[in-house]
Amino acid sequence: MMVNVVGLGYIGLPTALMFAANANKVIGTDIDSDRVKILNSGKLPFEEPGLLALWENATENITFTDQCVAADVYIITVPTPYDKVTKRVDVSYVTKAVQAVLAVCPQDAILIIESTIPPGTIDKSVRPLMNDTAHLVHAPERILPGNLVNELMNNSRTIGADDPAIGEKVKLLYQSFCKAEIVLTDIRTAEMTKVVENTFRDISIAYANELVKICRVSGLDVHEIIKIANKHPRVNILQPGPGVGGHCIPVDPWFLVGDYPTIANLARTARQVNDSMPEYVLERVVSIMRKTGMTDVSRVGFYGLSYKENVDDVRESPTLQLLEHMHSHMAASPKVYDPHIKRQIVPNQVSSLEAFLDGLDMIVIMVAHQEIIENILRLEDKIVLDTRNALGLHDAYLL
Ligand code: SAJ
Repeated sequence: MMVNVVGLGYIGLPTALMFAANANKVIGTDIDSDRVKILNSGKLPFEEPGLLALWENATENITFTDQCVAADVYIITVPTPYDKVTKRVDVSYVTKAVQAVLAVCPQDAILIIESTIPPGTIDKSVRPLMNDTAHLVHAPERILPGNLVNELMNNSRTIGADDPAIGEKVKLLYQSFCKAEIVLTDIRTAEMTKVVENTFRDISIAYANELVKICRVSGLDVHEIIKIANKHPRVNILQPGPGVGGHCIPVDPWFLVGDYPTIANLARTARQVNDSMPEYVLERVVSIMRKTGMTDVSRVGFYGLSYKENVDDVRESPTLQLLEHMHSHMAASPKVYDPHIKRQIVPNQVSSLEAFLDGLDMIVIMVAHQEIIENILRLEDKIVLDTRNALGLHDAYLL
């Protein structure tokens, strides 16, 4: 069985390596020839724990190219970028990849779309492109950045297919590495399920974020309350934080809101609550500055630019949202640092912890990367706002 994985990003590359490490012949395709060059020189284009080790077991079975090639199975893992203003997703990478596959695929090839797409996209934008050569399947990914390799092997999967016999074939293929249950369904159900899962998480986080605000007003410790409430056998509140980032959770709920504007009220409100958090962090900064007698905002620095701990992905990151707000409302560009973001993406971004801590009185922990947890003693003489409640410092301010 020859598998052609199209789109070698956060999902496609681990998926391609996982298939190859489990005795499948794989060709990884990316239209970005620079990325293909990086891969062909044996380097990873992004950080992810366990990925290099996985690659070591895959080298014999995988090659990389910038073209789609003849194969039995195609897995499309291209991005579906999102426009913040229109709240719409650009599915053109998916449709272009489908066209590129259809131009080279043999009769009865299986074309699996893993990219996250708004429900209804397959009927609206993909089916019209199909001819009688390939069988269409939608198998949305579920893996968590930072734990991609483990979750590929251990997460249950959903496979939506028009033809159950094709669904069974695809299930067998994924079973070459996936140890968890694989559920077969139809394509529209698979599309909706993916969005429902991410919206559920967004709503749960929004509840924690709403509670943090309620507890601030009422003078109660939200973390203690969540800890106690979660002892109830049917309660599982997530953790409050500076906002919700990443490519999926802050995006997918808008598909429901966009398609069902008068019904999807919970999804819309959760988005608004989570989107309000970067500004809420700033309100906390201002109030802590007042309390501690600080007057110079340039002595406040923000630690962490990625959307969550120990990853190098900055898409929809709460820190970027906060910096945008500070820039447009206060004309301020505070000092920022993230050990995982090597390229300069915002003004006043420094490249070492030393340079970051130097000259600052207040440190706002936006992301609790392992680096800062290991260097906690270096925060001793600073005022710390730990927006994640992750450092366990007894005198840190919390949200
Ligand atoms: N966050 C909180 N509080 C929490 C948990 C998360 O504020 O208690 C924040 C994170 O810091 C981050 C954001 O939410 O900014 C999202 O992070 P995440 O770790 O919850 O999820 P992602 O975006 O990395 O991955 C999600 C996962 N979806 C679900 O858990 C339902 C993953 O399984 C999906 O594969 C992925 O979206 C995707 O690509 O759809």
